[in-house]
Amino acid sequence: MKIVVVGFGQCGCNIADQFYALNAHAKSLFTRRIEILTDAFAVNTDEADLGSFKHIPTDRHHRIVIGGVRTFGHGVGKMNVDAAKIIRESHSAITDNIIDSRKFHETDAILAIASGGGGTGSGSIGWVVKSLKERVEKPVYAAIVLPFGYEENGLTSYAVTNTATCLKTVSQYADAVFLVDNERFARRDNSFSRNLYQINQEFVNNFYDLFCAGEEKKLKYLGSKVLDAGDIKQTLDGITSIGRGQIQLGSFRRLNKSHFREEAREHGSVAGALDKAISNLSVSVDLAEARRILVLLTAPRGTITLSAIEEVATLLQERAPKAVVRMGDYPRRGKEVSLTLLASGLARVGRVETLFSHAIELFDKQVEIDKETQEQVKEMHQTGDELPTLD
Ligand SMILES: Nc1nc2c(ncn2[C@@H]2O[C@H](COP(=O)(O)OP(=O)(O)OP(=O)(O)O)[C@@H](O)[C@H]2O)c(=O)[nH]1
Ligand SMILES: [Mg+2]
Repeated sequence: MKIVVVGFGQCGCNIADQFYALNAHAKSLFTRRIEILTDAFAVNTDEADLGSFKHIPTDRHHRIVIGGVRTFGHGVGKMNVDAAKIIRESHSAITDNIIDSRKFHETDAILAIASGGGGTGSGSIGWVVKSLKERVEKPVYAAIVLPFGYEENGLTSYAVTNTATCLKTVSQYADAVFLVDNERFARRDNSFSRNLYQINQEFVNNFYDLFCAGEEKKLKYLGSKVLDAGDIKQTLDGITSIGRGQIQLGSFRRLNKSHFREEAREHGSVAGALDKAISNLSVSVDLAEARRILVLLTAPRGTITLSAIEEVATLLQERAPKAVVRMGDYPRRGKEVSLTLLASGLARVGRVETLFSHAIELFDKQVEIDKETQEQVKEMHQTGDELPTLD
């Protein structure tokens, strides 16, 4: 599957940039020689931020500044309502750039990415998804990054209210919305920037086998059940979580294949990879709430036994009885079993419900705070009623 990505705001652009790097890796003569990205765009109100990532081409068609007249290139400072006003005037320039991109005809889908918690990304992504849906026949997916726990504290948390309004808007238009929960992957001992980098990289790496599998041209790497863009499109619907689990295989492999197979079975590597994929899901979900599931097993040819596939299928049927499960294999890795899991069509996601009700509380509280503030300011000025002014 080939996609075009477009990142909004700092977080969205960083992740889009990682996709660009992943494609360069996939395309390399030393790896798979497979193209999974047709183009990548970065959109921000903050001109300086558009210079802060590495891979997306630096020309103005790929790194797009919006709202320059209103913000003078300095961003919207967390006000997603302002970003929404800006994008209302400029979304067609962005969609034009995407549609006119050189290999757009080869693209299977569009992925728009932003954080929920910031201003620019969360305010602008919905409008562009809407406008793309109106103009393009291809599926349009979104990825929204949920905030760290500490950002949600306090009586006024833009992280919460922005994320909730962004998610509500984007869900109305996108064919599917991937959620990535920063809090779930927070590593408290690591620096902040390291945390962000690792979360982005882990999220993007989830798509490596998934997108390569259907683009594979070499016969020896074709699976017995190839999962292609059609299977992915059939699976993606509504709120979606993605995860990958990897189990390293022993080093005996090259010497004796049957020995290696034994070892793989001994270690329950496929079931182990499924366990890891579930615990690595980009947002925590109850699989029983999924209506569509896709599993891709990537491992050296001959490693995956029928009984291992049956085990995964049985486990998933038990945990997600209401889901249509699609499974495929891709005999392409060197020394590991990697299992990619897509849980989509989620009927309920606790994290989203909590965010929505928290946002409603905060909006109500804000009305109270504004009213109280107005009264206090009035009282303060009244204490100086008898003073003369200098007009
Ligand atoms: N995973 C991840 N989260 C990020 C990254 N950068 C920022 N965030 C999170 O995104 C939110 C802030 O959003 P940004 O993307 O910085 O904001 P923006 O869209 O540029 O909007 P403004 O700067 O407010 O105009 C917070 O919840 C951060 O924790 C990133 O590279 N990766
Ligand atoms: Mg910003």
